[in-house]
Amino acid sequence: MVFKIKKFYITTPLYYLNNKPHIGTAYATISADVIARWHRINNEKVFFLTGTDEHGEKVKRAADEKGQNVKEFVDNLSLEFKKTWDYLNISYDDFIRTTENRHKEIVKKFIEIVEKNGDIYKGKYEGKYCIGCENYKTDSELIDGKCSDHKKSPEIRKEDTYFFRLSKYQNKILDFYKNNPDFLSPNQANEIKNRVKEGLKDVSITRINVDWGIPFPSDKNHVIYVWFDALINYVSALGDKNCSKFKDFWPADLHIIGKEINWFHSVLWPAILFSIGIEPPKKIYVNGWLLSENNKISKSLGNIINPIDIANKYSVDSLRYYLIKETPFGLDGNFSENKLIQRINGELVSDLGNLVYRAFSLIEKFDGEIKGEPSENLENQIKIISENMEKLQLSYALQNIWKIIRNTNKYINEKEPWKLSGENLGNVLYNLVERIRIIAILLSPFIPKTSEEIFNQLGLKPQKINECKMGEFKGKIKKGSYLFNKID
Ligand code: ME8
Repeated sequence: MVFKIKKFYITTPLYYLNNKPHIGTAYATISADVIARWHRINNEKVFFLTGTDEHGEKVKRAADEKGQNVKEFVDNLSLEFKKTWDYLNISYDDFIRTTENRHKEIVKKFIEIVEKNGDIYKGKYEGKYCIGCENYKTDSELIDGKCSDHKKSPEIRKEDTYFFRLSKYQNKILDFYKNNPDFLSPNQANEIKNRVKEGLKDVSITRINVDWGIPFPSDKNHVIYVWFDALINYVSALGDKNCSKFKDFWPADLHIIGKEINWFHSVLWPAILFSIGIEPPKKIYVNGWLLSENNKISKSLGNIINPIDIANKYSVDSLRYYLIKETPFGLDGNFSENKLIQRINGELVSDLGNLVYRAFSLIEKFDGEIKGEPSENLENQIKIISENMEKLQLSYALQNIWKIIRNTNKYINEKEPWKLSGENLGNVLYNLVERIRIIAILLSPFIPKTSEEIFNQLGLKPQKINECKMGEFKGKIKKGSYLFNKID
């Protein structure tokens, strides 16, 4: 029998290079990383893409404000993103920059196809433009005349532009939603459907007074609008339609994005793809916003918390754990250093760290055979955790892993292995070691370094989900120091 390996293509947004990465963008990226790693330990062929969105007025202006050459500015900042993701142990397979030739060539090619299909026409645009959003705003979207996300008044613009016939795709998009009920992010599906039903306006997709962008092929006075350019990265990273990577991985299985860019991904992106003749992605999922005192943490607002500072202070895995556990994926949450410390001291030190240290101390003292019958089969719990992950309930998955950890601590207290000897002790230790091995597998997408350290102490190489069965333990324990240290 031939088994076809399942593929999984997941993306983060391409972050604007108007400022350094912050804890909010780190949260979105870590969430995507956890999902990518989960699919990898399920033996799927995973492609995990992230990168940087480097054109447009917002980026150009940020460089101007710093008095820097825009190309140097984006080169430096892009590196900063890459370094941050490396530091946070983000397992991306590719990092795409929209200023790279491989991207620009595909954008040009695609816009020519869209134009040939009669979906681009010249006109005039008059409206209010928010540079923070890189988008025109209707009056109903403004509060006291200001953009609610960026707290700034938009600029009045009146200019020649080329339009994309988005309106033409209204019914096709609605049919697509109907036939693909999993496509829209569930927390925002009705809002998007209603907006599309209300009618779609054609979109201005070129800018005449901006020079920092990809030239519009059929009129060199214009550059391509940054959103039309950026969305195409999800395809250009795979190469052209004939490339093997495209054939292997398109359509994308999951685009992780924030709510403020949902319209672009859920409405404009499928329409562009319809026009080019490429199948839309399978699913969009909106990650919640990380807030600081109830404001979105954002590069534009400047209320930035640097994830590297936090990770330096508490460890990368502590930060990853806190971010994923604290807020159900999809909802907004506040970032609080106090809560982070509470979770480190409670869940990471007292539950997980303590379990591994206690169990391995007992095992090191024992010189008999570690062998026995499983006290309890974990198959049901593993099934529930897998279902959580399929539904992107990342924090619930951690909750359910913690049930196993706490039960295992309880098992030690109940069995009192320090009072046992011989075969009875061997049996209890067997159960402990097997449970800890399974816990380390389940934790590996969330806190990969810690999981590796547990495998190291077990004397084993990291394992995958299909190895989550209780079996005869074959490693040799080398107890290490505590996995986490208590914070005062
Ligand atoms: O919108 N909490 O880039 P961007 C959680 N270039 N997630 C946050 C966040 C916060 N406080 N702040 C940002 C852009 N994010 C475009 C995208 S895609 C083809 C182009 C995350 O730098 C969230 O996912 O403003 C949000 O949508 C994304 O970063 C926006 O990053």
